[in-house]
Amino acid sequence: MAAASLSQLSFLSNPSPRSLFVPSLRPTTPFRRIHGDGSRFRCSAGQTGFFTRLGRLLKEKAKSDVEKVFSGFSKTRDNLAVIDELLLYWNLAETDRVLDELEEALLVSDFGPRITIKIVDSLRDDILAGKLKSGSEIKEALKKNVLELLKGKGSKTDLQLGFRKPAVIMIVGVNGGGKTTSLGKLAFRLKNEGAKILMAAGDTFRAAASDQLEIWADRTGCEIVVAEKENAKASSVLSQAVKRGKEGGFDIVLCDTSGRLHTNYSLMEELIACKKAVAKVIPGAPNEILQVLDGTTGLNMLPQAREFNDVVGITGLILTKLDGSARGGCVVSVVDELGIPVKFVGVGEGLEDLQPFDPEAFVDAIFS
Ligand SMILES: Nc1nc2c(ncn2[C@@H]2O[C@H](COP(=O)(O)OP(=O)(O)OP(=O)(O)O)[C@@H](O)[C@H]2O)c(=O)[nH]1
Ligand SMILES: [Mg+2]
Repeated sequence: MAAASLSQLSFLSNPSPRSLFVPSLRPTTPFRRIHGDGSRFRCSAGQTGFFTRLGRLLKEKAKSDVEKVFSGFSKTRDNLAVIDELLLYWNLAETDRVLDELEEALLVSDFGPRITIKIVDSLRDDILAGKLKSGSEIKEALKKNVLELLKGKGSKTDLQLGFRKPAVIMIVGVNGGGKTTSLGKLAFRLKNEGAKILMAAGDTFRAAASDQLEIWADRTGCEIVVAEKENAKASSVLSQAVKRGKEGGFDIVLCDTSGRLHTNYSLMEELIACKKAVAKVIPGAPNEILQVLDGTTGLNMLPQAREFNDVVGITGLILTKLDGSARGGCVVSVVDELGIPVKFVGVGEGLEDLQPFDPEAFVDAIFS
């Protein structure tokens, strides 16, 4: 093992000496550092391919969490259950009526008109060509169509964290979509896989926003950097946090940001400033800019996602609140329309309710 990594190991085995953060740094910096319980993480420093391994572990976890995915999508599944009834009594003479109703069921679940027509037309062609001869074959073809779409257009579902530490993940989106909650849940997951996480309270608009993130830091045992004074610039909080992440041997810095309407020009500009500030500290960062989209808004999320993508370049999506929504089809529409992969889905408010997105598990969950 290289000398550098050995020294990191010894640092990590004596985690978080308080003197590293306070009070000596206080006078020179406007930021306050709050300690979570830094004593529980496993050491990961100096391992080649750590981020690749992390991505893979999360993926494997997605497969083993199928139960959770299934319960999260129960309302979508109820909505789509009508397809089973339709196909149970399907016969060739009734193909048009059955496909019309199937089309309706997909639209109600927010598959979106474009993708719905594509799927139904493809099924019709295969039925007329004699390739699909029973209800169950049609159902399998339907699942296959959806899966191919998800895999073709949104295949990079695992986190791409590069190779330089710390990796930086920015969470962005409109107000109330679930950014802070998703960040907390993501921290929990990554920390459980052995990563050393630093949170950055980049939502400087509301005092309550950093309090909310501090609660997540406590809950997950992560450290956090918050602005010490009011009206601090989000970009400087993020910049300080990433510097701290670098100095402190953190694996990943998770940056929260304020909710903003995609139509608000100056707030979108601020997001660009945040991105630049982070890149100034670590070239190539942020590694991921994840946009949180509220699943209950259905297809209204599409213009939001387009605008954020145009302004800062979205690398992945987190679709939240799919537990409360019967509109799980929006996952498919978003991938089809934007070609941006869904990386996580939020299926509840608890710590474990952020699931890495696995296309197979998703398709099984909604069409079971
Ligand atoms: N049911 C459910 N609720 C969620 C999910 N994700 C977030 N929420 C809830 O949605 C509400 C808003 O979540 P926040 O994390 O504060 O959203 P935000 O995007 O950070 O909001 P702003 O910072 O105000 O823009 C909270 O009540 C969360 O508990 C989810 O996957 N399922
Ligand atoms: Mg928030």
